[in-house]
Amino acid sequence: MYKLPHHRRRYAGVAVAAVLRLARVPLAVMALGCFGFAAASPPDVVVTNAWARPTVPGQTVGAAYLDLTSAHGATLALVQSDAAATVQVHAMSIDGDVMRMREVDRLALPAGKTVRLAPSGMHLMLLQLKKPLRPGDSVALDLTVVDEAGSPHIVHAIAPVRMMPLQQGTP
Ligand SMILES: [Cu+2]
Repeated sequence: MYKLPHHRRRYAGVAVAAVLRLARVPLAVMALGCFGFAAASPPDVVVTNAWARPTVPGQTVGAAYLDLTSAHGATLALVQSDAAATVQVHAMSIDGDVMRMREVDRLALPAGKTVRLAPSGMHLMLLQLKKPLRPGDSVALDLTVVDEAGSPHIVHAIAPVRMMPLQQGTP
């Protein structure tokens, strides 16, 4: 009788399949780390006032804005979106009479302070837009926030595409 080895093989097959599945979706595992295990204290980042400017056909660069409030000290390390090939955090500065933008590699989120990305200040630059942003559309943003222990957390935000709000500051 050789039934036992057959059963063993089946169990081994299940285990290997599970490992392969884990290896193939590291981002999903990272996301699970945020909500499932709570090994490091999550940064508790709240996103408010998110919106994106409409673009005209042919325009490949867009801008999105939002306010970020982190309960604990954290750093915004990366922003990604399905709507654009690259998303950069930009800061504005005045160089003589010229307004310039520069990329901010890592944006500090001090504990309990609201960091505002708003017109004529910091913003998210959406580079190589995949299609025009029309009013009524929305842009999904995945923010990678690194906590003080160095653990990354993904914070999801939705930025509705609309004209500049008349009033900023009220959620
Ligand atoms: Cu910019």
